[in-house]
Amino acid sequence: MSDFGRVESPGSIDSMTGDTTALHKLLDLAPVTSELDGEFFQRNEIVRHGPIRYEQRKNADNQPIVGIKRLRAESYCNAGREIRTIATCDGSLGQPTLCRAVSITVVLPAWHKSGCLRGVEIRRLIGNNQELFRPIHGASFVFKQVAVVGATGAVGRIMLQLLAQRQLPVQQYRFLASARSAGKSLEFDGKTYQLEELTEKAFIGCDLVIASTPDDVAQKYLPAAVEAGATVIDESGYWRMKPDIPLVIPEVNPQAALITHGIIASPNCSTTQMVVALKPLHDAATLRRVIVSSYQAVSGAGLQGTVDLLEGTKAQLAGGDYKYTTFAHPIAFNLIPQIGSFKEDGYTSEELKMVYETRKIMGLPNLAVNATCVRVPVANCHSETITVETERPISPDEARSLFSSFPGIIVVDDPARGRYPMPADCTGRDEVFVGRIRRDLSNPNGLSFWCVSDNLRKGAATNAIQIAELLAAHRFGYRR
Ligand code: 2RA
Repeated sequence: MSDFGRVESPGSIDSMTGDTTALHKLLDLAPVTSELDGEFFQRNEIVRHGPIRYEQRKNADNQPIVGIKRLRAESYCNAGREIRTIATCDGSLGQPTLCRAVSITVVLPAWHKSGCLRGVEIRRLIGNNQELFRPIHGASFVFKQVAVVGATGAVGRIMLQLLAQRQLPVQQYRFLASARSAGKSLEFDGKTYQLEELTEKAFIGCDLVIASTPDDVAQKYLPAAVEAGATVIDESGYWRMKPDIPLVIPEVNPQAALITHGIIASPNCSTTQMVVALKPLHDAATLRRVIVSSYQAVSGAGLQGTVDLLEGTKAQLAGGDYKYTTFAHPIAFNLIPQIGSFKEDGYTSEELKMVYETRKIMGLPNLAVNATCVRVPVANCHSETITVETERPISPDEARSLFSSFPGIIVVDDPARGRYPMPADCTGRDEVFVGRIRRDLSNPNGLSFWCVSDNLRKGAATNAIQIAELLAAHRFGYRR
């Protein structure tokens, strides 16, 4: 946790040295290096702490020395779906802090300021020593300096809209771009900024970097951002499948984002919308197999993809020629059953992303996934037909109810009245839309449905901003 967060996050409570007898007593009950976890407080919400990680050693005088490594208390609201971090503590960026008297920073969000939960859990945790807690009321910023890399691309532009709309509490923004664009001006949230050149040194002073760049740029520059002390949210494909890099969809595996201060990858757009839809089905009935076909909009290929569709369509209607720059074949009045390059077994890189990223995010390394990805002449929003097989049958009614109660999913499913999700209706929306929910007639444990989402939003920019909000909530108790 940065000093900035410790001192200035809203409604924070900073506990410093005090009598730690009670804490020692509590820790004495557990093995020497351990994690405690579990529910220990219940009101309208279920609140649990955990993990608290600590090390206990003896000093030369045989006195116990306790180092808190990490403490997090969370409340699980809304049937366990909404996780709010209500208290965090971090000893020197996760290193055990060994000291005679324990120093803990606890951050409580503003909404708990006057609430009866305040301090209660922690008092119980460390044993009724209120002296350990002294409230500090501070400024309302959670991130000191946020750099956005690739702000002028198709995803970057949406990212700027979302950052302005959602007002993540950031003290200062910077916008980094290639040498070619550096110096140009950029409008953001009513102010004019100058694009700065993306270099390895440019990240100095940043605590958060949100990047949407080609893979080679992400590979080259993002390690320097981590080196400079920033947490990085990366939209590129380069880091996603690296074993130590979390691949995160906040509705699905938020906990993965909280274990690093380095790079957090955001998944490929076609994977993200599918996995959001798969998660409630898996939680209810355990997935065995997923078969997906995608109908992917040209905006997924970047700004030039959209130009190609519009100009190619105009040219074809006028009986002329158009030289496509993004697609290997005409996309106007056509479908292209290839997204990315061909890899093993006749699958494309996009199809394999859907397989491997899904397994990684869901923590199901053996999940059977088969994907066919097709580029369609649609401006924006990817659509997918998804058929799942689960351990037990899920009826369409149960699926509707599971989808409806999952955060970020909207069910539009009234075929009799011609109501189902369509790209034209979902563009500009942050949710994943599902409809055409029906039994798989070929398999008693099968279910088929249709899924549409804005690939530039939930498929990219929205997911990245949600990860930033998740970090803000976790580290500083920030809540939108
Ligand atoms: C596409 N999924 O639609 C890709 C973009 N990441 O081309």
